[in-house]
Amino acid sequence: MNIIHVDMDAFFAAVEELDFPQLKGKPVIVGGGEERGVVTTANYIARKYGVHSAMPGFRARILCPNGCFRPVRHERYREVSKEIFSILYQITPLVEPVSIDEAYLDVSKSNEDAVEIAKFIKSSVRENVGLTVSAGVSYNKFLAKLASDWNKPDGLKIITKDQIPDILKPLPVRKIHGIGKKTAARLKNKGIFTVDDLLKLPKEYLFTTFGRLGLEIYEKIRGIDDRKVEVSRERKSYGRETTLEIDVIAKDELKKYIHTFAESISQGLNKNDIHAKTVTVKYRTSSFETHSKSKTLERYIQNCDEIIEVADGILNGIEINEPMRLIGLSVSNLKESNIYQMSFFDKEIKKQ
Ligand code: TTP
Ligand code: MG
Repeated sequence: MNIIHVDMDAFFAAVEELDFPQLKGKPVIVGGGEERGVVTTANYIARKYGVHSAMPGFRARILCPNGCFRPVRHERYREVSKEIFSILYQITPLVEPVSIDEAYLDVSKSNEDAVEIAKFIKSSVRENVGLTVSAGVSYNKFLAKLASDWNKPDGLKIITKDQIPDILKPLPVRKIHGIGKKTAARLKNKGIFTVDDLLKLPKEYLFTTFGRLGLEIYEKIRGIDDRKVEVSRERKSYGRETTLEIDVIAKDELKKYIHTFAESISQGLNKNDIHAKTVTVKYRTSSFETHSKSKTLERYIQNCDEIIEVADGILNGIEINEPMRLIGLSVSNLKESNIYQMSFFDKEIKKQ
């Protein structure tokens, strides 16, 4: 039980509800409001009307005439996504971002139980970001992803080894990642509807009919998936930012946020044995102007106090005439320490 898959619930629609609380309890559809637009997603209320992602807007408007159609605000969704990922990176550097609202975590090196970590992620995202996320916990990526989809929204599902293959048997073949519409249609023509039906097919048959995909299916439905969690190569920066609950003008108040961020950034650098040379403070004013100010040092730093010192210096140099609605801190110009392997190994020994 070392892999967690997290996937935000009705992500774009949930962000709309977060920013515009008057939408709560109503069917919310993001995109598709214009003449030729397409639905990006719909909240769970709108889904009851049959509205779903990639549906032409005109169709959604017929199915759900009372729907609240919202324009797509990609920049805002990216911003919220960053906040969510910053929570994930606090847990482990072994995070594989799959999309704007989805990631795998490898928590095998953690002292904490994977299910407890998943619970922590859920409550942390709820408290800090205000959104619900579904999480799946299992011993490989395929099963963790299947689990996160198990009881959406706000789901938490654990799939253990001894549940395999029984728990998979009743599932329709489409639930198996990799089986799309076309493959499902071909299987249906052969009278194969569920995983149970699939389990009866010999490996050779699946291979000759579907090629490599057939082999993958054969393994996955038996709970075999050796794919590693691939940490996105070369992280260019470490940062944290937050949209403030109420706009803030006092520098001392803003510094408190900066100091908290510095602490978690420093921890992240420490964990990965990375040093940074550039510190950036980002802020957005109440009139929605976004600015960032950086300072590049002669030397590399990692320590929390050093980051704070530079960040405070930057903040002191900023003239603040109006309240801030967002504050952020990041470090970049990174350098990986050569002793990474050794110190990582050291940490492992200390744990035992
Ligand atoms: P998903 O995670 O597939 O969907 P979702 O988060 O809206 O709903 P849930 O996970 O609860 O089933 O996609 C994440 C976001 O990506 C989604 O909110 C909108 C966007 N998206 C598109 O723009 N077009 C698409 O066709 C899909 C599937 C998603
Ligand atoms: Mg999602």
